[in-house]
Amino acid sequence: MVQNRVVMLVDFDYFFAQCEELRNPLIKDKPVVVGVYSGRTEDSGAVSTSNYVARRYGVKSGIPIFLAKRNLECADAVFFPVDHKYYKQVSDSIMQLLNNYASNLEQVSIDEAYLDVTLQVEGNFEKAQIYAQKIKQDIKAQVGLSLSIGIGSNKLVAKIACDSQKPDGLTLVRPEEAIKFLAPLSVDKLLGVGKKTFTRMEQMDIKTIGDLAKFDVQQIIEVFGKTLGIYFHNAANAIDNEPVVKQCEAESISKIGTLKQDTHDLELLLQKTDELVEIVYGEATEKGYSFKTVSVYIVNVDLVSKSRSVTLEQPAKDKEVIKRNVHLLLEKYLTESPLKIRRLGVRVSGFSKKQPQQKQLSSFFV
Ligand code: DGT
Ligand code: CA
Repeated sequence: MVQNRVVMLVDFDYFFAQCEELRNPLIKDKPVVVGVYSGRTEDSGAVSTSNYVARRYGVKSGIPIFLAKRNLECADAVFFPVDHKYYKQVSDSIMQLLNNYASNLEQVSIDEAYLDVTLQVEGNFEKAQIYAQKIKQDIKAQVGLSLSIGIGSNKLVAKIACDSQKPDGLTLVRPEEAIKFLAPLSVDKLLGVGKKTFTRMEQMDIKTIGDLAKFDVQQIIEVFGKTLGIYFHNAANAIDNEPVVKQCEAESISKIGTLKQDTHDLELLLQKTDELVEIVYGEATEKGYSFKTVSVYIVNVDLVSKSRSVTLEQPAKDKEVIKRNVHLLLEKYLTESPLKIRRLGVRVSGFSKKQPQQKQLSSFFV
């Protein structure tokens, strides 16, 4: 008999704001907001995240800081600027701890990781529930942070399970319940169903994952193409064979900055990226890294962020290689988007030191 996989998605609650609470325990019961300040005026910028007390006032990721301040005017709220270095330190230590609980740990963002715990719980979902409780308790006791866990027989189910109950959640979806669990949820809960696909599916009268699961797969393929069509059909039926990929040292070096003025002008943008390249290049050289991937990260005036990457044929370590590729990526991006740009980032990743060794990208932490 093939043993069930047991996969967990661990996601820390209101991460940046919880990190702030960790070092300022007295603020815990107040609304806590962490923001990216653009520096133009005292309150310009956007909320990066907020604790659940602040969320009750409608303050959440992405809203302008001035609006957050207005909503929280009489609420004795506390505001912090993002402190990536500190959040990254917390993230590194919690990921290291979590690693002890799984055969494979795949970090997917600063505060989220998939854990394959099949062996640890002997493929048994009852044991998995107890094991997840233990992980939550241990992390709370050792680091003081709360987190949510979703458990399923694959990554897709674990992720959606985790999102269904936050903060401090623990949601177990047994393999035999997975299709039923997904069925009533909106189809845009599935990875890959963005606004455009959602509208197209709505036109086909597909609103829930259950609608999609029952829909004729040939028709889905006709509309969305073979790869995506099969993916949608499988995902809706709770099928996902993606393994939890163990990572070596996840690493990238990135630097992000805000422009003095929103602009669509390539020369002005390059002035900014040149500054960022100096810093990124300096750090990579200091560590003796060659890199295989160069990326730019772009936040438009509408606060929508995009990134563009290029993978080089050979690992490189020259500053000019970063500059040239950043230039090409930006030039191309400007032809695709008419919007002015507010923030820009540069990243190098895919490092090798002495021996070429592919490393995984860590995500941009904006
Ligand atoms: P959660 O998981 O719903 O309890 O809340 P968070 O805050 O942990 O949200 P999550 O897991 O989506 O993101 C992890 C961290 O990433 C979050 O603490 C701050 C950062 N982040 C998330 N969304 C945004 C955003 O829209 N803008 C910026 N600047 N940062 C964000
Ligand atoms: Ca989180």
